[in-house]
Amino acid sequence: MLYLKDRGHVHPLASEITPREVWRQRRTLIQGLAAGAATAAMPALAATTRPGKRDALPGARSAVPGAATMEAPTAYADVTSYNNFYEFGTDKADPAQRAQGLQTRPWTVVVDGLVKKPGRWDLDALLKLAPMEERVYRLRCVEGWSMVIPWVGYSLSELIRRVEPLGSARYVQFETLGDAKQMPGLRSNIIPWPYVEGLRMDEAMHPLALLAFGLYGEVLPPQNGAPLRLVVPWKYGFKSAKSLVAIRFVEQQPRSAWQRTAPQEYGFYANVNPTVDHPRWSQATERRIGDGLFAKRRPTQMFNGYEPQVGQLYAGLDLKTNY
Ligand SMILES: Nc1nc2c(c(=O)[nH]1)N[C@H]1C(S)=C(S)[C@@H](COP(=O)(O)O)O[C@H]1N2
Ligand SMILES: [Mo]
Repeated sequence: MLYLKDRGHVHPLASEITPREVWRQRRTLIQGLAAGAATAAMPALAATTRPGKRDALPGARSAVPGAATMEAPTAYADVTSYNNFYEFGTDKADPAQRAQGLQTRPWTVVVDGLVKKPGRWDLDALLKLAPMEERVYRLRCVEGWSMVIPWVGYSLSELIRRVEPLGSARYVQFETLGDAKQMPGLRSNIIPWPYVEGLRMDEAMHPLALLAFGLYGEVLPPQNGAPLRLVVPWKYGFKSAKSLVAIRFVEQQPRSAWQRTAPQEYGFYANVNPTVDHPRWSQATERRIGDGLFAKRRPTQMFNGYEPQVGQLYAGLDLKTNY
């Protein structure tokens, strides 16, 4: 088999993409190999099929607990064609159709606020900041559908540690690109632009909170939030802000764009919770994209199934009022 060398990782050529059917077998094999001491020096390759549509961005198998569900990933075609990215329109097909021209280089992310080391981070510096890992996460949208997506990135905590937050920093605010020249959706004022989200500091430091640069072993397609986005798997999808341009450390709880739009429907916590209904619909079940329109809906799990990992972050918090 031929390999390309790229930033210290080794990955197969696009022409040698593994058929979907053998994905699980190969994954088992790689896990077996990784367990052997002889291969310990080489990071185990993530075992997801590479679609060969964009530049390769391989990630090693993650050791973070909960980062590798054995559920089969949602088809790449579905992950990249059924999207919420209101900056490009509110129809699920709009982002894939309208975001292809998004300029993702040069790209800088401002990191400031209550930190010892504020600064501007170039995308290339961020790409080199920590080893890339593959994290296969469930993503559950507040609208009642879900996907399983093999992301590539590293824990947000890697960046947070390097900028040394002050003791007064209690929350992290995320701001995303709001460029009317590139984003036709900004003509509508459905939400106040730019798209803003926030996390409590301990949520942001949790190893499952991911700074994602890719999916399916390749750089993020624009419609999925290129060149980098947040992915918080235990919260409704709207927390996972796309195309980040600023990360601010603040004392007060940030007000997210969705809270400003409809506070009674989209709370700050946004934890997936099947026992708390959305004011307009039940959150008890979800439709897994790819299951087919006539398939039975699946029961939604508390914290999207990540309760063993994140449940303790919310001990003692009333999850009905803090939705
Ligand atoms: N900047 C920005 N980020 C965003 C959104 C958006 O409209 N704008 N939509 C959110 C919602 S509601 C969901 S469900 C997820 C969808 O991510 P995906 O299209 O990659 O599956 O992105 C989230 N991040
Ligand atoms: Mo969503």
